Amino acid sequence: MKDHTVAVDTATQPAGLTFAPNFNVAESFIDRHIAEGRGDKLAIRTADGDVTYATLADSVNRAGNALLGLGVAPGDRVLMMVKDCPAFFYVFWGAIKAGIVPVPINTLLRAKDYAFMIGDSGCAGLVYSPEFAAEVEPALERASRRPGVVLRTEGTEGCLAERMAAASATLATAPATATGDCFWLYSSGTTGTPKGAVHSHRDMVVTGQHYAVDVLGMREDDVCFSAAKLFFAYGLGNGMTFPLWVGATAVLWAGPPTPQTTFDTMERFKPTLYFGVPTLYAAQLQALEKETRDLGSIRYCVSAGEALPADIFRRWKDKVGAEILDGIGSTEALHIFISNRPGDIKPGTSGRVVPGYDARILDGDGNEVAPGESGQLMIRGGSTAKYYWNNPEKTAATMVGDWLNTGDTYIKDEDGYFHYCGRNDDMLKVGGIWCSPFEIEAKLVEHPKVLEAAIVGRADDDTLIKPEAWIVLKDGDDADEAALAQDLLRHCKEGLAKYKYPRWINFVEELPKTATGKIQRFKLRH
Ligand code: 3UK
Repeated sequence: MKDHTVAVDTATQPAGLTFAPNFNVAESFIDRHIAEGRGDKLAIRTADGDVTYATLADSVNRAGNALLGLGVAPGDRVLMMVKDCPAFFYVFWGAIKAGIVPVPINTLLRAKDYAFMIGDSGCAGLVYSPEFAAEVEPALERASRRPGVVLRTEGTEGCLAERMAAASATLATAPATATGDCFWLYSSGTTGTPKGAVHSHRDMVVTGQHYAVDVLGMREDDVCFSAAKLFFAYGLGNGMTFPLWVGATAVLWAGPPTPQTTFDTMERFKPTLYFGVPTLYAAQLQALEKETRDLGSIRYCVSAGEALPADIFRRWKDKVGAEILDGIGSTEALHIFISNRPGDIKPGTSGRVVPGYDARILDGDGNEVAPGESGQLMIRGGSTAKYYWNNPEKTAATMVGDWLNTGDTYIKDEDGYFHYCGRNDDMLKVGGIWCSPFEIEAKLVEHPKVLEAAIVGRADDDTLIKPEAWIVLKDGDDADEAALAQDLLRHCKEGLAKYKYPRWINFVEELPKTATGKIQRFKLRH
């Protein structure tokens, strides 16, 4: 896997990986497969047809030439509002090979968000799937500036597909370095304005080797299906860069990920690795109570984005037979840096540190805490973003020397497993003791009637903070709410430290979430 790189003697390289002085990552992820004889192998499978590695390499060159031909220059940014389809691969890798910086954008956002990103990024180009025209086109009108090149992927005169067909299928690789700017991802977190995290050429190599290969044991004969979309750093790895790192096959589904669509896709394409998020695993389990599906092709499942409750891990294992490996990653780190792994799972935890990364947990004074104590999680590794575009304050607060401040509160136990407690600003102090909203939520979802739960702090009559619960019930449960609330209290008091039970319980239809499925607890505070 590493013989396409040239060893260089420098202390700044990530553990175990070396890069040639001139290193453009498109060669490792695209062109290498042709050189290694994988041209006829399927790189991508979709409901609309398959793409071989040879067609992928050819299309990447055509897309790069199409962008250059329109006047996008090396170093320029190109925003991508592109659905999960082969064109996503072509634009992303074609840009990188040509020295252009692709910026995949969340396709669930609105015109106001896109207008901000068009202005903030100073992009020279924007490529979008026709499905998103209703938000992208008004954004172009509203933005403070208009990119010189605006292209639909398909369906109109002058679209990308048409320009690719007319473009040359050979493209010289632009010179680049392992630590040079390669692509950006906007991180919005659960609050605040989006920040462009700038990633380097080496970052996808580091996540591919240290997480996909070293932790998951991903191999050439794997078939990867990610319910999380490619615009999300999690999906970008699962559904594109990991399979391309090992020469495996990616399955893409362009529509919304529901239990029905994900099951249909799995039955049709038989993935060996499946990547989901906790909310979807919960909804899939609920669907499996009413129907039987053939998910027997799966070797391992992965969960990230938010913590996976132990109860969902157990129920999935009972029902589907596969284990879910929970791991924490972030846009800034590019992918997962603490994870459970095959043969080494502690349900309800994020697992242990991934090879190539270091983690430490700090108290308010910046000192490392003892095992069993909570603090702020900092991580270090070869895939972390160098800086936020145009945002020196946020860069200084988040990228501290080599270390990345994750914004999460964690406890490391005696055995080295990391227990998630919540975002730093979601932690509650109840009776003077730090209390993790996640711990109470995990207890609530163990109850057979509860689908999802969120805990926030609320001041009681004495202005003291106590936990308040917001609960979504499983479908068709029209239980007597007062009786159910009593039962939930009993359930919490039995299983949690005394001060942790919710003092208020609200039943709601759904919880406020970000487009990537994270609960926005701040919206539930009074
Ligand atoms: C939270 C988790 C508990 C945590 C991501 C895998 O989620 C990803 O990136 P984002 O930038 O959010 C990062 C934040 O999400 N989180 C993620 N995973 C877990 N909390 N347990 C988990 N397993 O607050 C983190 O700081 O959207 C996930 C790979 C790549 C990613 N970008």
